Formats: sequence, structure tokens, C-alpha cells
Amino acid sequence: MTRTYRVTGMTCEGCVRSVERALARVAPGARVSVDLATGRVSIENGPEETLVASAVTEAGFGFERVG
Ligand SMILES: [Cu+2]
Repeated sequence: MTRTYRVTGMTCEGCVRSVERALARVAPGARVSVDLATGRVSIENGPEETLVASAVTEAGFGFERVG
């Protein structure tokens, strides 16, 4: 199953990589895609939302649930 979130505060590819790295730590088996322009983050087979949210916010970015 795929869940979509919005991550705020990303301004460059370095931010994208920071988010990807943070998510890889909590979701090693998940397929993660991060779109810099929209802030959309899709996670296939990821962990529960609270883990995603804390990984993103601990990396210094904002987290919003989408849908
Ligand atoms: Cu950046």
C-alpha cells in the first residue's frame, strides 16, 4: 500500500536526500519517492505514520498528512 504525505521546508536536492536518508532509516524495505517541487512524499510498504512523521521532523522538516 502506498501512502502520500507532504513534507515542507525542502529547498534543494540536498534536502531531498536528507529526507530520503531519514526515511530509509525507519523504512528500510519501503519504496520512497520525494518530489522537491510539490513536497509530496510517497511511501510504498512504509511504516506507520507516526514513525514517518518523527523521522521527517527530526530531520528538520515539516510534516503534513495528505488525504
Ligand atoms: Cu536543501
